[in-house]
Amino acid sequence: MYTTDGLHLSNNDALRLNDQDALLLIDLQRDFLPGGALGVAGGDRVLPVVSDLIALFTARKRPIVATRDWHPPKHCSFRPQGGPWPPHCIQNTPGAGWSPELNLPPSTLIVSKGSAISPDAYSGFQGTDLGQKLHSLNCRRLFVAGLATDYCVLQTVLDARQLGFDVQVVEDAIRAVDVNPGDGIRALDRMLDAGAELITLQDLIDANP
Ligand code: VGL
Ligand code: ZN
Repeated sequence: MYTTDGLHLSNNDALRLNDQDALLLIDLQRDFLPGGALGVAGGDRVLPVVSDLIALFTARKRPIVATRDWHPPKHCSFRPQGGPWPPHCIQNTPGAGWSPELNLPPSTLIVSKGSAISPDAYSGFQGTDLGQKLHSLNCRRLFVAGLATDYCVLQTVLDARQLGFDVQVVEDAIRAVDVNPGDGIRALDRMLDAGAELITLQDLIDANP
């Protein structure tokens, strides 16, 4: 955006990255991508967007934190154990690995969740040290991307808001499972109600020329 005297203004100064910002990537694992045990339709479409986010946060020397679903073989959320999901993201199996299209920098902080037989943990904060990690990074604002909108993204965002973080959800970098049609839209509404904001990758690029 340019003023009449030619001065360049960022579209949204509030989105200019500062030293209290971090990128939080949720569960970008093979099993949540098409062809995986719990593949999210279109889940692979977030990967190029996430790549650009990683590049931006790396260039600005901002921390990148990645959560992963990391279940034992007989996790309580699996159907054979009476849970709702097919077995997925079993610790140390290929399905629990990062998408090969994801180029996480070596400095990425990794947070594993759902690692005990029970309970299940959709939120990256539940039963993990994610909160402490973010506080020790002096982080106040999270930019959130990943899978799936209606489960782990939703619960992580709600917990982040509860813990007092500002939350910017990058809407073109998330996808829903949509077990029931509309789950993804309803999840977005719940995030907005909790005070999270929705942005696009382009908004962030425009604000950080
Ligand atoms: C997830 C279902 C089961 C997620 C994890 O990452 O959204 N969904 N486990
Ligand atoms: Zn899971």
